[in-house]
Amino acid sequence: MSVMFHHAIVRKPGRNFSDGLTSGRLGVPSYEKALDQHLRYCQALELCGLRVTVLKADLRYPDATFVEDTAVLTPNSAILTLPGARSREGEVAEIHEHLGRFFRAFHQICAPGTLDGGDVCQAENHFFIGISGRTNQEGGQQLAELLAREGHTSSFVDIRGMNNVLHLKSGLAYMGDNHLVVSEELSRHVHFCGYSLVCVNAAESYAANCLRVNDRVLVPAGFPGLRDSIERLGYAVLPLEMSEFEKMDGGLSCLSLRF
Ligand code: CIR
Repeated sequence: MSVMFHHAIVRKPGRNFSDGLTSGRLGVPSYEKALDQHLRYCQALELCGLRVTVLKADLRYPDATFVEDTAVLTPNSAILTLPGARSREGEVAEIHEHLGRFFRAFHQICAPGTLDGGDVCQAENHFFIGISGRTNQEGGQQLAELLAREGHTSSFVDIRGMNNVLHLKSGLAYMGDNHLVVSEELSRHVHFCGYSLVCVNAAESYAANCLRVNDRVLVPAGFPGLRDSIERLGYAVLPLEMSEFEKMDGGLSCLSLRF
């Protein structure tokens, strides 16, 4: 069984959403479409049984809709990150305020460490921590120590130099029941011992960022191979249009903090 979630925090994309960081491979997103896709994402989380707190858009931070990067949540505490991109640092204080309603214990990743929540993939009691262009070794180490204090194990996965993998979770998702969804590229470099792997072929690599939420798995629409593989495992799948967030290098997990 995977972690049960009760709440999610999301933030609406702002009108200047397209000014955020992006590799720019897929063109400029439409704000109206992004709003619509975001609304449907929130509705999907509600369908999965979550109470969803929707924060207002924050025009100071065009990437602020990708709330996942600002914190790592455990049953006991909220670990505030220090994002690896300078333009995103201010997002953390904003989310701290809102997490204060739900968490009593807070920790903070400190410089020279940097860490983005998108680099952290929880598989039961174990956390995979990506060392990436955003999360450095020092930030990963700080997180590992904080998690160890709460009885969690962790391991590092170096994704620097991998193509089109911004964060670890761009290529990795834990489904529960020992199943790990992993992009072909990541599976070639890293051996995930002891897990049953669902490999995502290169043409569908964006879909590796799928999201198990209670009894369902959210997957990006338009990736039938992965959808079939997940359905064959017995999960109920909810496909969601994500085209506008993909243009900004974001995926399903990035759009919420779940706890
Ligand atoms: C960024 O480059 O920071 C944003 N445009 C996308 C962040 C995606 N977040 C995630 O994968 N957790």
